[in-house]
Amino acid sequence: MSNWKTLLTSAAVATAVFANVAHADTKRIAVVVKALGIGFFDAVDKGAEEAAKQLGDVQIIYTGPTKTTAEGQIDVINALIAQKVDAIAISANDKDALVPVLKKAMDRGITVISFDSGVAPAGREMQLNASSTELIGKMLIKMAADSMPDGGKVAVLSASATATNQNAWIDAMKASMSAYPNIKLDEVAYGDDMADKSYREAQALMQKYPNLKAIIAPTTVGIQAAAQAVEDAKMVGKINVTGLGLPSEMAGHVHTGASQGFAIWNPIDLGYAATMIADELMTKKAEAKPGAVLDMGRMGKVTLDANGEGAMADPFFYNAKNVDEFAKIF
Ligand code: RAM
Repeated sequence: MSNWKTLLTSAAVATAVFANVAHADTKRIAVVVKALGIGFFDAVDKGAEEAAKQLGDVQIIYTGPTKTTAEGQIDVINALIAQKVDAIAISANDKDALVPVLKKAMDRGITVISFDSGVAPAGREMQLNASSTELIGKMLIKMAADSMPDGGKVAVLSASATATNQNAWIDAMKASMSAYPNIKLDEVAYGDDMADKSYREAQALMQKYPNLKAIIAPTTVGIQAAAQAVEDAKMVGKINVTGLGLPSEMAGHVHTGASQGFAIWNPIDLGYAATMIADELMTKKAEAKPGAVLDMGRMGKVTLDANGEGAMADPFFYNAKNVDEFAKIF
């Protein structure tokens, strides 16, 4: 009897010790998003979890502020520094405002990368862009132009005014607009990646520019809100809503005709790739310097440019023909 007890006790101790060891070896990667409650980032989280599972010894802390502000992200990062996480992968609400707090994180030995919406080089080790900025800029204006052969007015409904990624795509779009001399960009409005504000901004654009032919929203929140506003205003067929959206959120709006098509890369892949890179840098298997070739697991490799930036993949175009198929995935 006593033998059984001893056996059981030592087995329990062994399990406890083993669990502790396993826990001590587990590294924590915080995925900090622009704001919680955005479908695009929920898909990013799925990919991060997939990478963590593949790596085995990684735990993902998915977090972000409730609004798309730099202040909110600074609070979140300070909390993560206090928790002594091993790495931070952030999609930034402001490329400069986050630099001091992210420098503090790096000074404490935390690996910091940005993905999706970048941080200035001083505040991160590398930036993973979803795709080529020039290519996205060209696609944005082309998708609008294809629906308005006679030209006319377009407006942009963006995310927050300080979002690194949207600002870069809008600049790239403007740079390629000389190819469409009969299209005029009237205004860039900001919905802050909040559904209600984006909806109101889309309504305001329609009121201000009665002849608007297209609303280009390079944000998954903005495009969905704009499509809803166009439907509610009974402007389907007059205004085409295009930009960057999630098939799962846009399928219904494609079927009403509010959107003739839109683009996006796979956000699950983006979260997966960012986590793989964060792990590689955190475990010192690679160093993020210009020219470095980083491993993104099943997503292949990325080479960093002089700015420490690299792009994951090309965006895809979705319309009535393929949107339902992809709506099941993201
Ligand atoms: C929103 C966010 C995100 C952007 C996508 C296209 O979800 O602004 O940063 O990459 O849209």
